[in-house]
Amino acid sequence: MPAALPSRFSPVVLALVVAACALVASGCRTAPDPADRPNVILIMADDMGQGDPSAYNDSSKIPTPHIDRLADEGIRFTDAHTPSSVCTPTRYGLLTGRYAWRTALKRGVLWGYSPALIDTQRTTIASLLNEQGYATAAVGKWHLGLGTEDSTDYSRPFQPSPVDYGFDMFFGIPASLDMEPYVYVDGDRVVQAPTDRVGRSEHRRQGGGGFWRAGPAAPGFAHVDVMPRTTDRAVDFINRQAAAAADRPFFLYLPFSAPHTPWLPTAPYADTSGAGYYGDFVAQVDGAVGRVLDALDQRGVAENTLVIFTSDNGAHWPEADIDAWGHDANNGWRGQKADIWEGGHRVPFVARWPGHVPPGAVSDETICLTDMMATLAAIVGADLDRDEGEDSYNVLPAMLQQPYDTPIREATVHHALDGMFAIRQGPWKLIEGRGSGGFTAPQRREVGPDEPAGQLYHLGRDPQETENLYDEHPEIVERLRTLLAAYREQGHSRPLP
Ligand SMILES: [Ca+2]
Repeated sequence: MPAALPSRFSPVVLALVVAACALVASGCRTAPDPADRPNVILIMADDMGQGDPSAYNDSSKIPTPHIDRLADEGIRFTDAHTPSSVCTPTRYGLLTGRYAWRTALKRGVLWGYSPALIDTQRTTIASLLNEQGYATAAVGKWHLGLGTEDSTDYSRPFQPSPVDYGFDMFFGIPASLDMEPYVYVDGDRVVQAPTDRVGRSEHRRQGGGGFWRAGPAAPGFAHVDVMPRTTDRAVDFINRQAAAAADRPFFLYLPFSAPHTPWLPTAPYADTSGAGYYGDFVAQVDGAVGRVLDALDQRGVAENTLVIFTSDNGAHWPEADIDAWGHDANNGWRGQKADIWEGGHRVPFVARWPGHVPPGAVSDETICLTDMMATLAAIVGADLDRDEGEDSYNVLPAMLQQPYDTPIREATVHHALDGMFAIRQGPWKLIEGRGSGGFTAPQRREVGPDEPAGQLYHLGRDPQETENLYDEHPEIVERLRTLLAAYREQGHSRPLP
C-alpha cells in the first residue's frame, strides 16, 4: 500500500484519522488509488539555482510567474538536494534512484562522445512507469551517454539509446549544449549526422555570444533553437497523449538544456530580468514551463497530472556575479554549481497535484532527487526490489502533507565535481575534505598537520557553512564517517526489504 501511515499510529488512532478524513474530506489528503494514476511531468532545469524563482527568493531579479504558480498551487520544498552538484551523476541518480558514484563515474561528467552510463538491465523511473502501463517520453538534454563504444559513433543507431531505458520516445540533444557534437537525437539515432563543424563561442561573461566548444555539428544546427524546439516536442507529446489515450496515463521527463551555457535568451525574454543574459535565460525556462502548464490546461488534464519542477544542480553563479547583479541565484547558500557546499546541490523543488498536494504548502523535509523512484513507485502502487532504487526513499507523505515519521531519509550523501563527498544527517553535515570540491576556489585545500582534515557544519545554526566544527565534535565526525562508509560498502542507503 503506497504511503502507509507510520507504524507508530495505533489502530484506534488510525480509525480516528479515517473518520476525520471522511468528515473533512477537502481538508485531509488521502493516498491515491493506484487505479487513479496521475500523469507525471518531471521538469528539470539545467543549472538553475534555488534563488532564481521568486517563489524561493523575494529579492530575485528574474520574473518566474509559472514556476511561482506551481509553488502557489502545490508544495515547495526548502531542503531538496540533487545527488551530485553536476549534470550527469544527478541525471543517473534521478532516473535510477541510485547514487552515480556507485558506478564507474567517480568524478566529473560525461561528454558528447561518451558511452552509456546506465546498465540497460537496471530499472529506471521510466521503465517502472512503462511497465505500469504509462506512455513515456524523454525530451531535452540526455547527458547519460550513447552506445557502448569508447567514442560514440554518430553515423548509425545507438545501442543503447534513451529508448532502451523505458522511454517510448526521446527527442533532444546528447549532452550539454556547450559540448560537441551539436545534433538532435530522435529515438535511437541522430536526425542529421554531424557532418559540419562550428567554431568556439566565448562565454557571455567574457563578452562572447554564449559559450560552446568547437566541434562537429549537424548542418544548420543553431544552439539558440534548442529550447523552443524541445519545448515544442514536449507540448506535442502532451497534446497527443491527452487526445489519443484518455485512459492511459503518461510520463514526461523534460530535462531542459537551460539555463546552462550557452546563455541564449530570445524574444520575448531578452532584457526582461535584472540579471543579464543568465537571468533572461532563466525567464525563458520559466516561459517554457508556462507552455507546458498551458497545454495541460487547454487539454483539460491538469487536474490529473503531477507536475514536478526542479534543477539538476545549483547555479553557476560566483560571488562576483552576486555582487555585479545584486541577484543571489543560489539563495544565500554557500558556493555554486559543482561545489560540495549547499549552493552546489540545494535546488528548487516544487510539486503540484490538484486534489492531492495541498496548495501553497511548504516542506522543510530533506529530500533528494534519487527519491523520485520510490515516490513514483508508491504513487502507482509498485514495490521496489532490492536491486532497484538503492538510494531512494518514498517522500510522498511529505509531498501530500500526510502524517509521517520525520525524517524520511536516514541521511543524505552529497557529491561534488571532483569526487569530494559529504553526508548530511539532521542539522549536521560532514564534508570529507577541505575546499569546495567544485568551481569555487580552492577546490582542494592543502591540510596542515594540526588542521582539521574535513569540514563539519551545523546547518541549523550556521546555514552558510562558515564555522568548521570538525575538531570540536569528533564523536559526530566519527558517527557520520561510519555511516558514509556503511553506505559505500553495503551498496545501498535505503533500508532493503
Ligand atoms: Ca547541470
